[in-house]
Amino acid sequence: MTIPPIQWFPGHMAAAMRDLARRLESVDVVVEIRDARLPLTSANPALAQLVGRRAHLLVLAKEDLADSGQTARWVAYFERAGLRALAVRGKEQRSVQRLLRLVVAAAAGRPSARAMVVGIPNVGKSSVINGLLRRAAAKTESRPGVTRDLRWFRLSPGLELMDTPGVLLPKIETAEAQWRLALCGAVPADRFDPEPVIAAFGAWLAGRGAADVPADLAGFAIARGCVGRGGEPDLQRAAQMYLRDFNHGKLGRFTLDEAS
Ligand SMILES: Nc1nc2c(ncn2[C@@H]2O[C@H](COP(=O)(O)OP(=O)(O)OP(=O)(O)O)[C@@H](O)[C@H]2O)c(=O)[nH]1
Ligand SMILES: [Mg+2]
Repeated sequence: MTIPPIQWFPGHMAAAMRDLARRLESVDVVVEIRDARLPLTSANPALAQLVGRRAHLLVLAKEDLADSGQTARWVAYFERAGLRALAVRGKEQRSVQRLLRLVVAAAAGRPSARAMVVGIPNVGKSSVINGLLRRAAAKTESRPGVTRDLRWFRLSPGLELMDTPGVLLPKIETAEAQWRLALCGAVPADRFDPEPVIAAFGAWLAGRGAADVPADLAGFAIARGCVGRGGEPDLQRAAQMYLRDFNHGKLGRFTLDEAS
């Protein structure tokens, strides 16, 4: 099945990119958040470019939704490439405290350090900041495009963190990147047709012989009671339910970009 092109680059993202570049002067550390399910596809080269000569930390967030063996391989891969990388779960104190130690170490020597948290939409930037602050200071929601402004949060007298809006590239190049980003929640539900996206995931699963994961949407609809008056499967409603289940880890843990 061919997937109709999926793109999302509203005006607020272009504005955010300009704001980010403008605010860089006062930043010591760039914390780049990616989705542990998409360690390559969830990178935004335009954001990585902001790093320049600053300290750079690469965080694979939502690690509870990714395959843990794959996550370990990816962290090792990035470390070999010379990056400081770690996997976190935004709501788990142990993992965000590890991140905090790395941010402090990256800012070593500076009496007051400022770290900017960047990444694609819905990847868990604000959740990581809340985890570090131990309170719900930054607004989080299960849809992309929640954070709209750049905002500083004071973690301690010597450390401030900036939450930033999620930013995608103006053009998501390949169909593969498009369905993967849509499936993992980086694109709003009303910006794509979920059925071909789920079909593409089904084909990916089939290629791995993952027979225990529901991939046929009609079967999933019937199993979940998503049927019309005549008993026919309601595919549109089932597709939204499928995406929700996928992003809550109810279908299993998947790393779509695979480390060799
Ligand atoms: N399972 C899981 N869900 C997470 C994790 N971190 C964040 N989430 C969920 O992902 C959704 C998005 O989280 P946010 O922190 O708002 O993401 P964001 O990157 O700030 O999003 P934007 O501001 O829209 O760019 C929310 O529903 C969070 O509860 C995580 O580590 N694991
Ligand atoms: Mg946010």
